[in-house]
Amino acid sequence: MNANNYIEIENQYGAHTYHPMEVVIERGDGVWVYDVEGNKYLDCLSAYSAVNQGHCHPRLVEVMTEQAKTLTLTSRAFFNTKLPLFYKKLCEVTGYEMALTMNSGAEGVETAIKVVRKWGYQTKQVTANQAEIIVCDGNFHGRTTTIISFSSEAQYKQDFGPFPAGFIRVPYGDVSALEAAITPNTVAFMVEPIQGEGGVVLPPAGYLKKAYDLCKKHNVLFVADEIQTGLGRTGKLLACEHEGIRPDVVILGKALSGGFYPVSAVVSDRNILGLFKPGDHGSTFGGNPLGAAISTKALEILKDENLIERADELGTYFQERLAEIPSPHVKEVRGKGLLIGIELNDSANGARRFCEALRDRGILCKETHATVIRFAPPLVISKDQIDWIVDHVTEVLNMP
Ligand code: IF1
Repeated sequence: MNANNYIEIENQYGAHTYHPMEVVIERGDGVWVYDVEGNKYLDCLSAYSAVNQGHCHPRLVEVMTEQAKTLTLTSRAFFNTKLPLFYKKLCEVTGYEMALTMNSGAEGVETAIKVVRKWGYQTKQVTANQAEIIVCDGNFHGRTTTIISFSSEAQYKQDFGPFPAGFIRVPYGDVSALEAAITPNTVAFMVEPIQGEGGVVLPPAGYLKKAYDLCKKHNVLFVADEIQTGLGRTGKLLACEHEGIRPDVVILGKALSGGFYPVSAVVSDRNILGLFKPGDHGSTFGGNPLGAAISTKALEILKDENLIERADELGTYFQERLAEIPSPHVKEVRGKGLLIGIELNDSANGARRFCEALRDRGILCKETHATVIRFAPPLVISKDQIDWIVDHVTEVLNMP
């Protein structure tokens, strides 16, 4: 079968929740993916930062294969030999006392919502069912009906109501708006350190620290959604480290398993995650030995292949080179580490056509919010590969 055959079948049988670029990928290896016709592409999306370690990392293939032949799922009705070691590794790497692992990022966010509410009622003594969580305009935290209830993106909410109460939205980056929104019922402020889907939007320098200090002042938990920004993507293990803050709760996903298996997690200290009692929460696959074995290795790889330091050094280099490109279409180049966005002027007529031109040159990018080209390659990318990308981006950004 050729690409069109695959596309026609998917269009016939699959719900159309995406408008994918017409590339049918068959194989991945490090920064490279290969389509069904054998064309080679450098992947600058990394499955939305889920393959930070690179496609089909051999050490993850090995551990997944071995574990798949041994034990894949027990349910949490019993212990298994891999989850305890994953929890220990995750807590050691992140510096928190406890963890709870789920499957999708959205489930991780939902878990964080439940645990901060429980903390609000049991520790802060908020009136029953009155807990409030503050979030930001332009947020993306997943697609469940609770999570989209506090989205500012009309399409994410359209025809999916009714929605639950308990969420207040404030402008991203606005500390005074955050302070004004805090009430005695506020239990948490949940924020992405950089808004990925929002268009690789960075808050003003110092915003996260000021927001954190406000939370401390008002006994409000600071929750960082690091599902996309975490695990080395921005040049630190967690993006919050750039502002020297240690969130009360951190949500992880995507690259936590190196893109091999859905694994998400909430990490926090005992005074918060210790509030969960048997029966309070759970999921069939959450904590399964296959995902736990993979994720333990995925964390090891981040460290022993120095991927975090690479993202810092090569991300800075990548951004500098992109910012030097002379182009009438470019409004701004922004980002942190290897999470980079090029925002285009309105005169460019949108980012998609530039992503399509880059695809024709063997580079896969994705536009976000119509006017931003996002670059988020696997953290194993080399300096030479970055130079190669910049050469093509220079030509593409000088299209009429
Ligand atoms: C889609 C992008 C969107 C996330 C953050 C939670 C989740 C995500 C910061 C939920 C997931 C994915 C979902 C995917 C496209 C992609 C994405 F920002 F990465 F580009 F949509 F915003 N928090 N992001 O980025 O995790 O349940 O997906 O595992 O839904 O279209 P998930």
